[in-house]
Amino acid sequence: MTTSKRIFVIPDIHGCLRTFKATLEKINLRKDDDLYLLGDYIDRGPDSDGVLDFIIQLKDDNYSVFPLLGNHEQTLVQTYLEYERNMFAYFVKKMNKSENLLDQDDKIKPNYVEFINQLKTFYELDNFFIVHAGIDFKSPNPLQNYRAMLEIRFFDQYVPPEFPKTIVHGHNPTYIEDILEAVEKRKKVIPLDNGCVYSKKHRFYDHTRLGNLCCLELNSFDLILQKNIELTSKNKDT
Ligand SMILES: [Mn+2]
Repeated sequence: MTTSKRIFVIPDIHGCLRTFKATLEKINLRKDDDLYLLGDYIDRGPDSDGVLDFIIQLKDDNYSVFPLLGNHEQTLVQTYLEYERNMFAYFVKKMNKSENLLDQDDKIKPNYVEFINQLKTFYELDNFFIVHAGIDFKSPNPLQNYRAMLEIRFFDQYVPPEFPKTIVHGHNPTYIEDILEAVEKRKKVIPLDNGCVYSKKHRFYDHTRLGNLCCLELNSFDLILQKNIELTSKNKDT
C-alpha cells in the first residue's frame, strides 16, 4: 500500500502571522508534509517581519516548505534599488506598514534580502502548476513571462485546453463561494486567495465574503479555512 504524502498550498498571508500559525495547527503540519506558499507574505497585515521569520524558522527546523515569490516581496527589493532612501522608507513604513523589515539605516534587513532572493517564481508538480498570480497565455512565451506570474489577474478564460496542469494561484482576492466552486468542480484554475487580510469593512470588497486564509491539500482536494484572527489590523485600502 502506498500512502501519498500530504501537499498543502497556502496563499497570500500578508503579515497575518497568528492566522497563518492557526492554519498550520489546524492541519497539524508535519515534517513529512510538503507546504507550498504562494508569496505575498508581507505588507497590509500587522506582522510582516514575523511571517518571514516564521517561514525561515520552519525551513531551519527542516519542514518541507516551498515558498514562492509574490509581487510584494519583488516590489520591496525593487523599490529599494530604484527609490532614494526617504521615498523607500516612506513606501515601506507608511504605505505598507512594514517598518520592521528595515534596519536603523532604512535598509532591508539582510536576512530578508537573502530569503527573498532565493524565492522561486513557480513550482511544477506532476499535475499542478503553482504560482503567485497566474500565467499570461496571451504572451508569446507564457512560461517565460515571469512578470505576469507575479501580477496577472483574470487569466483563467485564456488557459488553452491542452495545458496539462491545474494552475493553483493566489494574488487576487477572490470571494469564498468562487473558491469553493473551483475546488469542488476541480477547475483547471484554482484561485486560493480569499483576502485573509481584508477581514474588516472595505471600500471595494465585500469583506463578509473574504477574510479567510485558505489551505488546499492537493491529493484529497480538501480545503481548510482559517478565519483572520489578528489582534490588530493595519490593513489599508490599496
Ligand atoms: Mn500579490
